[in-house]
This record gives sequence, C-alpha cells and structure tokens, in this order.
Amino acid sequence: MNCKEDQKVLISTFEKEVCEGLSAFPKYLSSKYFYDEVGDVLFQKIMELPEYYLTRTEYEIFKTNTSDIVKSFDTDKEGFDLIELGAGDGKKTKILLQELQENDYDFTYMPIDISQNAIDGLVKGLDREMPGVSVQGQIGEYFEVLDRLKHMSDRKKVIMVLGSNIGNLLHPRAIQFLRKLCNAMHTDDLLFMGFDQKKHPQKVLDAYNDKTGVTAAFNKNVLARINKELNGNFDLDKFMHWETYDPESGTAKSYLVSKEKQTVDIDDLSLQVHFEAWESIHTEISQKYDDDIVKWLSEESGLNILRSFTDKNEDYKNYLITK
Ligand code: AVJ
Repeated sequence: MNCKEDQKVLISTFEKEVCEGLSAFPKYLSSKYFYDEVGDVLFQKIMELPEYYLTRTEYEIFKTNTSDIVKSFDTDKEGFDLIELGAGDGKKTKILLQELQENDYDFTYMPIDISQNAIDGLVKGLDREMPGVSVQGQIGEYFEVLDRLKHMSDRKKVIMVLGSNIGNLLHPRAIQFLRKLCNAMHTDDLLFMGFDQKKHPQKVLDAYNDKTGVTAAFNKNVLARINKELNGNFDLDKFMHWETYDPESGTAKSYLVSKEKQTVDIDDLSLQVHFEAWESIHTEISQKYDDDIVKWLSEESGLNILRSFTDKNEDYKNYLITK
C-alpha cells in the first residue's frame, strides 16, 4: 500500500505517519506519538528517575535564580502574558508563578500542551493552589500553535519552552521552529528556553537507558499505541530499546530493534511490516547543546541571546532570547 490519501478514505496524521515511517528504509516513527495517557504516566516516571537529570536540574536552576529570572521577564513592569509551549504538569513553572504572584506582577499564564489531560490537570491544580493567578489553558501541537501565537495576546509576550523539548528536533527543524517563534514575536517579547548541554557521554546515555526499564517501556509505547489504535499485532517482547549518543554531533538517538526476523500486521492500515533480524526503527532524537550551537541556532533564526541561567555543573541552561 502506498501511504497517500488516494483511497478516498480520510486517514489521520497518526495513520499516515505510521504507514510512511514503517514503509521507509530505514524505518522510523515520531517521538510525538509516545504521549497518550499511558505515555504521559511513563514520562512522569522518567522525570523522577535518578538517571534523568534534566527535570531536576532545570528545577534547581529555577529554585536558585527565581527572582533574577522573573525580573528579567518584566523589566518595564508593564505586564505581560506568559505563554508556555508543552507545559505538561507545570511543576517547574509553578516556582516562577509563585514568585510572580508574591511580587504582584501583572501577568496571565497561558499553558499550551498537546495533552488535554495535562492541561485540565494543570489548570484545575492552579485554581486551587494559586487562585489569584489568571490562567488560560489551551490544547495544541507545537507547530500548529505557532501560527496562532501572534494573535493570542495583545501585550508583551514571554514565551517559554522548557525541558529541552526543542531537543526532539534536528537542527534544520529547530531553526524552522525558532524562525516561526521569531515571526510571532514583537521587539520587546522574550523567549525563555531550556537547552540540555553536552556533558559526559555516559551520563547522557544513562539518562535515556535507565536500569529499571521505564524509558524502554516509554519507547515501546508507540508500538503499544499502534496495536491499540490501529489494530496492530506488535509483540513488544520481540523488540529492544537501544540508545546511542554521538558526542560530536551531540545527538542522542533512540531505537527499537527487532530481535528476530518477523512480520507485523497493522490491520487498520492493511499493512504488513517485515523486519529482518536486528533491523531498527528510529524513534527519537534528544539533542544536546553548547553555547556555540545555541548561538548559531539563534542567529540562523533572527534571534539574539540576552543571557543564560545554569546549574553548578553546567549540565543544563535556560537562555533568555530576544528578537
Ligand atoms: C521531553 C523531549 C525533553 O528527549 O529528554 C525522555 C523525552 N525521551 N526520555 C527528552 C524523553 C526519553 C524528553 N523530552
């Protein structure tokens, strides 16, 4: 079957992308499909793993620089909208919200996430924990939301993208993403972004290959979703999670490797997928950065770095960026 919509049947993006990725050579699937209810819970567990330093480190940066960060958002004290792309559970952002509220800043928090679940939970939680904060939650996917961004607010915007979420994009797509952000920004608007830094390669590998196998289950969740949503018959035990990290490019890559020669049926796509023994499906990239790479990405996108905040080991950095 070819994967185009030529059968007069409307097919979803998920169906189309699964079909394309598993018909390609080498095979691939997008990491955005990790996140359904099961995937959200697994990612929550990942953030608690001792090996997964990213969340903890960004939290530490926020804790130790709260007042500095918040002051840098609203230099003229004229109020602003704090827009967060991929807000998730908002745990780190709450540190900033607390500080903003205590110091009577004039702001509205606008969290955006692809997960309806996440947004509902976050908005409800905030209503309870910080009733004074004005919150407007929205559902949306990264690139799609960018088109709405410009008209989302009529005052100064501070746009946050935390968790090194940009790391899921290869540089050319990251530049596309940043250019769109730049396009939606006015001169005074700010971008506050987390970029995981290059570090000991073993530390990176361990973060994506934890001992308890949570990351493996997270990676395999994309196959579980195909089974559930597209009537597939992947045997998850016949695939193994494999992680690589190239210190030169700074790219960590996740794969699912077929442990044997096998054929998988995906009924809803009328698709049979053949795997040779040890054939791979590439599922995710998690890019690592340094100052030079972030500077290069910014320049390519029409943006300028104002300053950055980091932890004591410089494992992770949050950059404040302007047009
Ligand atoms: C949410 C994209 C930042 O790449 O570090 C965690 C996702 N994947 N463990 C990352 C992830 C495997 C995470 N991001």
